[in-house]
Amino acid sequence: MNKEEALEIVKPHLTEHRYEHTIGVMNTAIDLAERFNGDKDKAMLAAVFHDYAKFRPKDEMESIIIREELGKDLLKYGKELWHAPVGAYLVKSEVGITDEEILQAIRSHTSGRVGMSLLEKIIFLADYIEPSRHFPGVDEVRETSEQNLDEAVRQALMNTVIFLMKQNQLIYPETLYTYNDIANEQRRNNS
Ligand code: DGI
Ligand code: FE
Ligand code: FE
Repeated sequence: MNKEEALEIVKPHLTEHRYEHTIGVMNTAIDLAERFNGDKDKAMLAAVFHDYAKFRPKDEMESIIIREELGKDLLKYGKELWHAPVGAYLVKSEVGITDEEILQAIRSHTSGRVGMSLLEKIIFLADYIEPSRHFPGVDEVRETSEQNLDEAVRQALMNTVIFLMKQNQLIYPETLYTYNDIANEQRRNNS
């Protein structure tokens, strides 16, 4: 499936704003794959479909999480987390993408995951830094992403956790575990 075909499939599932965001994630993910020797085709497909389930009704997402056993803990935390694992499920069952690396990158794009692959890091980061994002601190993460993928992912996770805490929202444990995992990996690599 090429870029144009993939975008045509995802478009009806997104708002105009979310479609523009998706194109930003796609271009950023391809750039990151080039910079850090990732698979550009897989980066393109994972990026195009990463928010596929963003606008599904919450009760539909809840039923899918229960029926497909996507993780009962998810239901105790923010509903914003649901579209990532539900998206991976629907991209497989509705779009027919079966590549497990691509599905995993979609599944972990919001929370991160302990032991993230290169492709997962690329999609997680591209979602955070694509040009239409304007979070506080995003410019620093963009700059870091020019040189150091792990450090950029660590900064994005840190900013997200701080943001959620300031909003008095719950932190999904996997997000914290992912932060520790990346910080640990950096320590191992530097010692
Ligand atoms: O879908 P996008 O808006 O492009 O971005 P995303 O998939 O990263 O989702 C961002 C939302 O997810 C934002 O509202 C914050 C929320 N989120 C991210 N990590 C966590 C989280 N919410 C909770 N409760 N816990 C988390 O660890
Ligand atoms: Fe998302
Ligand atoms: Fe997104």
